Amino acid sequence: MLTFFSEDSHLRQARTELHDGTLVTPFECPERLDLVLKQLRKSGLGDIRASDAYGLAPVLAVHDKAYVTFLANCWKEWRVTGHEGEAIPNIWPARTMRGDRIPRSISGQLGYYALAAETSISEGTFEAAMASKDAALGAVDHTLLTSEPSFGLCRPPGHHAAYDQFGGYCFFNNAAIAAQRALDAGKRRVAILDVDFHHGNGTQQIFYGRDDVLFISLHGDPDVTFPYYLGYADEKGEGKGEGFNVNYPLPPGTSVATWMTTLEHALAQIKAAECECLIVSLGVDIFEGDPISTFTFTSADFTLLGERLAQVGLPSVFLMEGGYAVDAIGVNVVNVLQGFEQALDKSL
Ligand code: 6XA
Ligand code: ZN
Repeated sequence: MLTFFSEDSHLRQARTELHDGTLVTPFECPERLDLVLKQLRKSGLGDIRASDAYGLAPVLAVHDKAYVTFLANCWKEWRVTGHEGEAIPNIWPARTMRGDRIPRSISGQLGYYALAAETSISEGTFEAAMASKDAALGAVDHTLLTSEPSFGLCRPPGHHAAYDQFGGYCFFNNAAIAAQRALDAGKRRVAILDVDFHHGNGTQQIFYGRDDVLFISLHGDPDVTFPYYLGYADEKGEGKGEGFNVNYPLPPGTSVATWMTTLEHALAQIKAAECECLIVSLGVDIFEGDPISTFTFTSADFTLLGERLAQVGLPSVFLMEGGYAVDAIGVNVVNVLQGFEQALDKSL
């Protein structure tokens, strides 16, 4: 299986994340990339290709232009207006205020375009977000061309990024950008299966009113877990999108057996919806050792996950989302991809 990746994904080197009341070094760090790359090379899974630069057009197919312009300019504007640290929002258009004004001030814009406060904008953030979606596009293009599976080693991740909001370490929604690309190339319906520990609120929001993308997510119950305000089981899509959004919120400590049984329900929906392509939002923060999550996958369980996904029988694209147990991140990602490839080989 080919991996697509861009060196510029390293360019986000944020120093600060607001976590449990203190500023810490971000969990979503550039070492994550290097550790996955190292394990990919060791595994012999397949070549690692530098992705092409696709520019902004595929981003603007799913994101708001003014939001993209804000991301492109934020760091510079933050610095020239005299700020010392990284750009972190500290006020929002909360329920009792107006949501229809985009203030001129960069501080006001930060709150308007942010959905959470942990994710600072720093030098290189925009460039890394561009590189990340290029990895996703390289992967999906390869799969569209060959029907072979592919892996987009995306960093920063994408699934929390909404039409015009960043947060949860995400800026551009790589899975949404890739899904739109597949549709534009002629696929009639695409499934996005999000296995990250956290609900992919951004992906859900982007496609909520549409029936050409089936979004299915297994995740920590938002009643007790980030992102808290989306990801409940009663969110099923709206208008013609009704029935094309499926959430499986699961309690902290959910066993792998329960998770895998839930996956069967998800896969049955993908089959019923006659999807022509599968995009997996691959977060490995469902690992038992993840520092910010509460599911119980072992490294060996990731192989079983990959095997099961191969049996779906669709052209498949894996896109990196979360996973912060850095010592195990390489093995966990590669286990999914190898499990998938081995099961494919057996079925031939
Ligand atoms: C902020 C938690 C952000 C979650 C990021 C993530 N306290 N999303 O892994 O999938
Ligand atoms: Zn996550």
